[in-house]
Amino acid sequence: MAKELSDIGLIGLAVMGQNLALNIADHGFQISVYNRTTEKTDAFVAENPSTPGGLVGTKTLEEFVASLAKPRKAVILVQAGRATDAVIDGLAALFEPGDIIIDGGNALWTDTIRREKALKEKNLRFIGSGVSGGEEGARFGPALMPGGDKAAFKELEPIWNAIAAKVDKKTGKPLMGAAPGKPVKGGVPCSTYIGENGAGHYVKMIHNGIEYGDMQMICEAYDLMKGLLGLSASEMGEIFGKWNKGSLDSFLIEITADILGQKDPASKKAFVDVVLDTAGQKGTGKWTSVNALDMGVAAPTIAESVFSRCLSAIKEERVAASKILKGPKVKFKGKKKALVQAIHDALYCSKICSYAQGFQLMRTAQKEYNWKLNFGKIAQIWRGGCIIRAGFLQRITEAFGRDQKLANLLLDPYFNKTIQAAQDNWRKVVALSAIHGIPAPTFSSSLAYYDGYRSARLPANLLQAQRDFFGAHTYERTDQPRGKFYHIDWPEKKRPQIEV
Ligand code: NBP
Repeated sequence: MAKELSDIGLIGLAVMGQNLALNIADHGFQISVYNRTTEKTDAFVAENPSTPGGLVGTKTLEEFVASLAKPRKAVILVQAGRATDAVIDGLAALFEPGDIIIDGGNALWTDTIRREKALKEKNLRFIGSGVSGGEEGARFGPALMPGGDKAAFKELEPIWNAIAAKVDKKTGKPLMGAAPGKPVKGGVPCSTYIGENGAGHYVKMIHNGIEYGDMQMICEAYDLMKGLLGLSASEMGEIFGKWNKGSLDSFLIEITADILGQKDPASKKAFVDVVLDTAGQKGTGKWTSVNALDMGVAAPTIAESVFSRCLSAIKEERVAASKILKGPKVKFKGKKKALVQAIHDALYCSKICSYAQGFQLMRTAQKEYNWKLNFGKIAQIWRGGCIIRAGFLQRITEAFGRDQKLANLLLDPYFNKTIQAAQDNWRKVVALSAIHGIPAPTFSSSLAYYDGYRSARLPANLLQAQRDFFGAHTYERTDQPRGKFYHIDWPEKKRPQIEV
């Protein structure tokens, strides 16, 4: 029997909202739903007449607010940006002090900080929660990254823990077997309080940046196998299937194996061969890269994955350029098995660098925003539900378990040892990509990052001398303590001459 008032409400019944609402109802919570276009609400409630918790459709925001138990909790899952602001404004006008607004969309973390501050002034509580895993995750268990008012999150936590993906306590492997109305029992929920104000959305953004990197690296592995060995889609599908049973085991490798094995229903060709080579983006990878530049943190692998999508998007220009700009005409003559292993190793090493960069960003951001991020926990909640879920994340949790203050993942003994063992293959693959003219921007920039990070000495001495020459930007000396700055008088004749 329906309760008089719902445990929670949800606004925005597009893909994410509908699936998250059903997930919440599956766990026995009564949920009120509202959508700007009422027909969507009506259809959604009519299509789902019997959920364990119960769905309550509402036609106006006033009706929605009146249907919620106090303190009211409302999850917003509408388009990020202006739509989110509009819904928050509408709710804020009707909510009472102590009520809780939860934004589950992909908000820019600085927007979340702004919204939290504004709502606090109205005595309303705000949680910005990353929700990862797309449609399937929202329905059967996403990874959740809540940030904001900690006391408010305590009140939301039972629902967030119930609906989150679950992983096995010992192995960290995702627990499967979820079906509508029959959620996973037991396991560790992939949800943890991340930190104050915008911390949850910041960490979700980094997750997405890492996701961009993972996807591009897989594409480079595919392109190198195709370009150097001439393998067919189904042959590569089998290789990715095997990789998924080893150290690269992950959701993205698994779906790549499936995609490469898929036939196009219309042409009966390999599906991947009929898909146009232009990729779109919604902005979170770009946000991550812009933030890396803003904070002065090197995150080249993530940035290259965004630039790769940009280059892919100018298809017509590339087709025209391909008729003018010639590359090398060399045939690969090595052994297939050894090269496939080398590409595997290049992918794994590049992946370590990409994650190292993502965690470096979070480390710097936490100083800037005064957050106390638990990196081991963050890696832990990414083990299930989300797009980057992978066995590899267990290694990261273990690394931060060994040393919470780890300066860079590359310094962890496991990752260091792994790269030592695999770097010859990594270098070989990057060299082959250059010799054969096959672009591998994330593989090569990751290697440059690794070599740069492990260099006690970089050529920035010359760079700083150049800056001192033309701009009197001063320099520090190798034979003097850090923090003391010098300038020399450069020869007058080499300075830019201004004609009057
Ligand atoms: P969309 O991002 O496509 O947003 C559609 C929803 O926003 C509809 O319910 C629409 O109502 C509502 N909406 C809009 Br548009 N403008 C509105 C306004 N001014 N006032 C009220 N409602 C408005 O939906 P989605 O793909 O389900 O994603 C929802 C959120 O989750 C987004 O922030 C997205 O970035 C994030 N996210 C998405 C995914 C994914 O895989 N799709 C994954 C993770 C996170 P209408 O029906 O009346 O037009």
